[in-house]
Amino acid sequence: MAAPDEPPPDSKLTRSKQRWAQEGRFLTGKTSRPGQQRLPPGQHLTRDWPTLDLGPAPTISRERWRLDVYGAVEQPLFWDFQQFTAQPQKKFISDIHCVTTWSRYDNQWEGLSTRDLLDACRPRDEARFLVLHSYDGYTTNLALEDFAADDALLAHSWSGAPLEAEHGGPVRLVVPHLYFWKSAKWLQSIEFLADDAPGYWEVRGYHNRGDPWKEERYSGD
Ligand SMILES: Nc1nc2c(c(=O)[nH]1)N[C@H]1C(S)=C(S)[C@@H](COP(=O)(O)O)O[C@H]1N2
Ligand SMILES: [Mo]
Repeated sequence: MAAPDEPPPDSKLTRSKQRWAQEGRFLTGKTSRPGQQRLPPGQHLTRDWPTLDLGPAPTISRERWRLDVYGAVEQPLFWDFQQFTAQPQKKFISDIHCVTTWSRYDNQWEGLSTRDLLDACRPRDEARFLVLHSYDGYTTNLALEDFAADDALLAHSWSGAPLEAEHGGPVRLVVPHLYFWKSAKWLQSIEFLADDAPGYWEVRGYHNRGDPWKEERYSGD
């Protein structure tokens, strides 16, 4: 397993994605709003579910998996899988929008809503941002209000079955209103911060927020 936050070496895909950010690939220059149009600008629908990550997919069993919640919170948490699933369970259906232009409708997720997690850890007043840390060394950052979206969750199941390892099982984040790189797979820890701290893609040319309807693909857009 990688050391904390030590990403794997560049692959062909991660090099291409850094080049696309420099070139502004896939940008249409259009903007839209979720209510106007279900499919964001520059996206196309796919029926299958592509796998995208840095390369080496860590295999973490439910027995070995732990979730660490720390930083600017009143109640730090350290849960094993049993403690995690003993929390309130929610089911949400949402669409996926990947910055490489594929979208997938109507994904059924089950897990702990981020609202219920926030009730459990109680962010301090100064908490404004989070960093998600994953078992493959990946990181991504979110503003607290984006994390707290009413359809965001820490998912352990998809379509009624345990989330497969290639899609981030045992547990991944799902934040439907932002591009899918914000939805960390193989979630290991959640760090609450007063100041923003850009993650893996955010320091490699990708947008800090990533709203698909505003086509916030790359930094500098
Ligand atoms: N831990 C981790 N999470 C990650 C990534 C990653 O490389 N590592 N890639 C992100 C990107 S760029 C995308 S598009 C989605 C892909 O999720 P999927 O493979 O389930 O489709 O995971 C996101 N979460
Ligand atoms: Mo992605």
